[in-house]
Amino acid sequence: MSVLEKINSKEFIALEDRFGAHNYHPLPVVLSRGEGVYVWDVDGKKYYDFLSAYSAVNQGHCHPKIVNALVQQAQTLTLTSRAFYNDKLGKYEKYITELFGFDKILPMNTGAEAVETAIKICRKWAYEKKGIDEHEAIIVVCDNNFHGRTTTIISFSNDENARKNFGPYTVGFIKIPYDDIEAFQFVLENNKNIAGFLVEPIQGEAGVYVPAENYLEQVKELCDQYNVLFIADEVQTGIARTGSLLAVCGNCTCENNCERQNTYAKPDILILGKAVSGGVYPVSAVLADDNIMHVIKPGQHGSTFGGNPLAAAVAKAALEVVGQENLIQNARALGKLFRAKLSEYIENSSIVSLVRGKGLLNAIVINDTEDSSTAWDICMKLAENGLLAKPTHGNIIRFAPPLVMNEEQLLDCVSIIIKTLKEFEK
Ligand code: IF1
Repeated sequence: MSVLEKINSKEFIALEDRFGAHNYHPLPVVLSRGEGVYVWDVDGKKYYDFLSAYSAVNQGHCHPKIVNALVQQAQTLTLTSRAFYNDKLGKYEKYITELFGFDKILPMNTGAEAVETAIKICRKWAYEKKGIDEHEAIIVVCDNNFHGRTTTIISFSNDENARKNFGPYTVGFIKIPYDDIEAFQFVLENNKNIAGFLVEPIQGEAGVYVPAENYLEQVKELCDQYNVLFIADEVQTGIARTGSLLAVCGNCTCENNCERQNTYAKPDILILGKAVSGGVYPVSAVLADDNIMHVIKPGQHGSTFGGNPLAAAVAKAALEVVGQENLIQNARALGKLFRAKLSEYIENSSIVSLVRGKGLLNAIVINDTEDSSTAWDICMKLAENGLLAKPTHGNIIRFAPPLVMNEEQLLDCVSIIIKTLKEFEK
């Protein structure tokens, strides 16, 4: 029997510790199987997945339609490079641009690559269309943003752990407080070189901060008024996660009478990742209309795997599942139920101060200091009780199950969460 078979969790963890970079601090759970809303560890213990790989597995683990698309295409043609055309990319591009209401897509692989792509497009548009002097373009970002981990992206992060000792940093960014429209207007009024505003419609990693109801519409209005590109990073909030196709109330083709009555703050550049592929394969996308996307000419941007036929086949199948299985409506209904049940408990809780979120992207704030281990300890106990979640920053626990969850499973998860929290009540 090979040394890698029949070893237990501790030995798997030891292997990663010995041979893998220490760039993560995972919960001590070693997963070996996933199906729908469930995952199993190497000892056969079953869990509800309440993180969904940070909203990449919205369609549920190993969704049969998506896996089938992967297998069929993997046995046919996986990668051609963009030196040639392939028979899957064009159909996928047509499907996704019509689904989200944009003229064009620039296909990439990871969320960070898509964010970098959006930054390049925005800068090039600023010089060639808006007439900003070259090298002078400024992109506005928000405090406590999370857009990925490349050198440029961490250059505008204020998370010291993510940026310290990775300098020198990329210039050309101004940070303003999140959900502060006056701060955004002030920057626009006092700087003629603003090219774009890169923002998460809900700040996920910062702790699931949902902005004021009309924030994004006001952002859109100011961007139009000052000829600045509204760049929405929906890598985590997109693909039905927040109870609409996009957190900016995208051009829903599902007549789902969105909670915000379709007040659609259409971004100039839309960034997607994660659940574009249902977590089956790295796929990301940057969408924009022709007047913006046309600034990119042959040879000016791309990647080896960007737009490969395997990614195209998987992403088209993953996006089709969203409509076929009513994930938007399900995320909205179950999200409301989740927050209602947690709010009820919180009324008499000493350990949880609030629950917040939209759709099935939610978080609870633990009534303890940011540097306490309470949130971590709660997640460890949740794992023991059969539910996987992980703290974001310090004392905040994010809850984001797959959107295919049903009401019975959600209520089961609510009882596990409340039962676990009660063990920490003072
Ligand atoms: C990790 C966090 C979440 C993202 C938004 C771009 C990206 C992400 C809004 C980059 C990625 C991932 C990264 C992953 C964990 C997860 C995460 F904790 F890091 F911050 F979700 F909140 N924009 N988020 O959330 O996409 O390059 O990763 O495909 O780095 O551990 P990516």
